[in-house]
Amino acid sequence: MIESVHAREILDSRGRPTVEVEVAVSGGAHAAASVPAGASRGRHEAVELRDGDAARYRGLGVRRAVANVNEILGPAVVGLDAQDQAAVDAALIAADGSADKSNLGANALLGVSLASARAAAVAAGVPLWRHLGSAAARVLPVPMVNLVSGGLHAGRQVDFQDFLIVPVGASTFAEAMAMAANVRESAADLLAERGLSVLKADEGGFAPALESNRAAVELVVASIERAGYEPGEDVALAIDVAASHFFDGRYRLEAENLTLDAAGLVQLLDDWLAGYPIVSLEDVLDEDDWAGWASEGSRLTSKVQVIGDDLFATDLARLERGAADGVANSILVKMNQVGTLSETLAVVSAAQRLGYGTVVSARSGETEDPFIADLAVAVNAGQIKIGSLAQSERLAKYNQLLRIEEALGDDAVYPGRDALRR
Ligand code: 2PG
Ligand code: MG
Repeated sequence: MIESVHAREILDSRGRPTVEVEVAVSGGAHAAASVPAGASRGRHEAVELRDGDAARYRGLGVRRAVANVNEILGPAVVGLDAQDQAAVDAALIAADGSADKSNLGANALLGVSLASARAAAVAAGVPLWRHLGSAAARVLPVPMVNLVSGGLHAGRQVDFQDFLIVPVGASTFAEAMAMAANVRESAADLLAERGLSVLKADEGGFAPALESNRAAVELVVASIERAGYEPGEDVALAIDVAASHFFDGRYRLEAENLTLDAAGLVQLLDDWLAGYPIVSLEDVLDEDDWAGWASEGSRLTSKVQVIGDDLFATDLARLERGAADGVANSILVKMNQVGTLSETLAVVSAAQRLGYGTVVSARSGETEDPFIADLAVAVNAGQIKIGSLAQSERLAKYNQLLRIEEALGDDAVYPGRDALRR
């Protein structure tokens, strides 16, 4: 039974405020969890409550969300059984009462939801991934590791947001980490040789001043080769286009000096599929360009994994609409886009039922909380996107996955390229 709930304001990896919640249950078990924050947020995400007091953290303080936990959400769940996540989350949703969690804040709700789950795991004496998952939980996610960043995470050096590597040829998660690290070191060598910056963007990826989006793709391929791997066989490419963030009726690629319609942008990506070993594309069109997604996007879904992030916003109704229209074939899963653990789990189940791939994802603003590592294994998501192999807010999750793989021992499964939808 939940005995107490306490929230406080802490700082995320961008040095901006976020919510941390502690939950104590009867018997003495207690646990904390904290909430991430996106920069390239989708329009359809649950609402993150910020104070708006310009004199403090430029308006980004979360004291109101913290107060909502301490004064409203906490009292609403005290007395409930933390083992009954559905009941806890239902109480949180009822206390908020809005469709988009704008009354009390999705950041407030999610903090309580996650801390409660973790406290329940502690009380049960099982690791979080076991607590959240069934006995079938054993799939280590294939990581999409950020190598080069653009868009809103890197001062728009290039337009597309994430250029990622996917160690499809590894046989274990630990091997995937070693391979990704090799490629990352090789990228740093190449950049240094070319006199380009190795300074890091929000997620620890490099943000060099490249002349075009295509140059970023070629840098990734060259880095894979330099590390001694075969592009596509050992390590493949993925791109988060994050197209909503350069769309204003048309798609504007500053780096290429191109203005494209949906057909033009899809054609450009389709050409890349022929020239580069790309296995996954995310948010290739604007989040509300349903017509473009249905007519143009379908050219890509037959060839490659196509992920909806801003498009679906971890929202069941948007996912179901997409599935009905044949839009994309995978979903990015971000708990704070929806605001509770139970709703996240429902979206993952629906995606798996609909035949959509599931990629659990961090946000560009993160804390040291490794919750998503446990979540990915618990639901056998198959894939995870955390950022680069840099910065402790990213490494906390990668390291947790290394621990889970060790704990699973011979039962652990690393699916490699089988995890990717196409
Ligand atoms: C994304 C994420 C992570 P943000 O777009 O996929 O890379 O970015 O958290 O800023 O929305
Ligand atoms: Mg994205």
